[in-house]
Amino acid sequence: MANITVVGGGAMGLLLCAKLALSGQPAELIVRTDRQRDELRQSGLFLVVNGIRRRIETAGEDAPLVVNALSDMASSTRQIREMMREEPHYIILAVKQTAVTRELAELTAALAKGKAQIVCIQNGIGHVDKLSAVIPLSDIWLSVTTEGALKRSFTEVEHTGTGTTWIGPAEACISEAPDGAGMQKSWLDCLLQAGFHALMSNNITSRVWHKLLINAVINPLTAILRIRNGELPERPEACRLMRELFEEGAGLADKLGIELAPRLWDEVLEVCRLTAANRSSMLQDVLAGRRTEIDSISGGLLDRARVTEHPMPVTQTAYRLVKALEENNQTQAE
Ligand code: KPL
Repeated sequence: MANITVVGGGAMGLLLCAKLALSGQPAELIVRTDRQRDELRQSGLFLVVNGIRRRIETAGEDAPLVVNALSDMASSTRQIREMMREEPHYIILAVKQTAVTRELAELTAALAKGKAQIVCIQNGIGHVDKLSAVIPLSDIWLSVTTEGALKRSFTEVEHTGTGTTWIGPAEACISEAPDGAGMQKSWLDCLLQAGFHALMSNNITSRVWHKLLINAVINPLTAILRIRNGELPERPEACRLMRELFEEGAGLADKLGIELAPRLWDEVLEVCRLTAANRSSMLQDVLAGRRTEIDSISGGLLDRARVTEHPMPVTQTAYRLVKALEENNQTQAE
């Protein structure tokens, strides 16, 4: 059995922990706040699937899920080191891009102690640069998922739609993908055992960019216009802007030699249709007055565009408008 630590008590982190624990794979969950830790320790974690609510025990020695907070990290690190004598250890970073700071990278490195494999499930790009400053790139893995999850409270998550999860080495983003065998294979096994549809990808860069372009088209526009995903393609001017954002991103990928799915534009429209009633994560962030992931989505594209001198005027404007919305929220909060 593998030692698994999931960092992040958002929808994906809770879903992963619940499904791992229910499939007989104990895990440790590290959440950001002491309040979420206390609530989870008190009531357990609840997973809702098709209206059926199941409880995962978090108290007692045999609990399949141990919950700690970032503030407990020092003692938790010690516990993990004791646990990980021989078994592989996976640290799943299930936090938002905005939470992948230098500090989190250093905490992760302290937990890993050079022995663990780190699996990143963030949207966008840029986090690998921060992590690889303190963790060997060969220990970092990228994961792209289309699973749907909704966090209902600190202690309850709903699995709103099944999808596919791809895993691949972060090194593939920089050089040729090494053979994905060995320890990582068994993280794939953990996911499969937990009931996820998961695959090793020999082209994870394409998968990452695939999701990146979908997010770069849908997220800023829904946040700026304050509309749900399904409304975007239905508005002619918004749909033209979607297409322009898409063309700019696809052109950049082409320039960088990143292969994209041939029908990616149709997929963007399909995502809007399938998630029609949803508010994008960026719109949710703006409405809640939180920092958005714009820097790692449109900002990530613009960084790459600068290096290759690829013009992206519409992406640049969308980026600036979302930054202005963040600024607005900031000013109102002060
Ligand atoms: O991933 C998403 C997000 O909101 O971040 C999409 C695919 C746009 C669904 O809302």
